[in-house]
Amino acid sequence: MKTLLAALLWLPVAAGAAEHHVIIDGMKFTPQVVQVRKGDTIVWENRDMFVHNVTAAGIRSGDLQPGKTWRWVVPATMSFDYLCTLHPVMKGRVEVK
Ligand SMILES: [Cu+2]
Repeated sequence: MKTLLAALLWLPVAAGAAEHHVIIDGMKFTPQVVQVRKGDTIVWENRDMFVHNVTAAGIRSGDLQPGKTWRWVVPATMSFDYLCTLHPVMKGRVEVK
């Protein structure tokens, strides 16, 4: 029963795994807050003319050259703030439901 319940709860999420795009441009992350679910993919796209990165505890995109993207699958139900270590005023948040 417990397994069945877990399967029922898990399936809709897996079937509906979504992709979210965060645009890096004008020295900011847009949207600044991205709302996702565990299993979703977030794609950060650096459309700025500068190198940026996405960094938080245990999360490192590495430096993204202009035009580069970084895909990351949300592994857990844990919301967090992130920033660009090259420009610490650039901040974003991932809200995981
Ligand atoms: Cu930056």
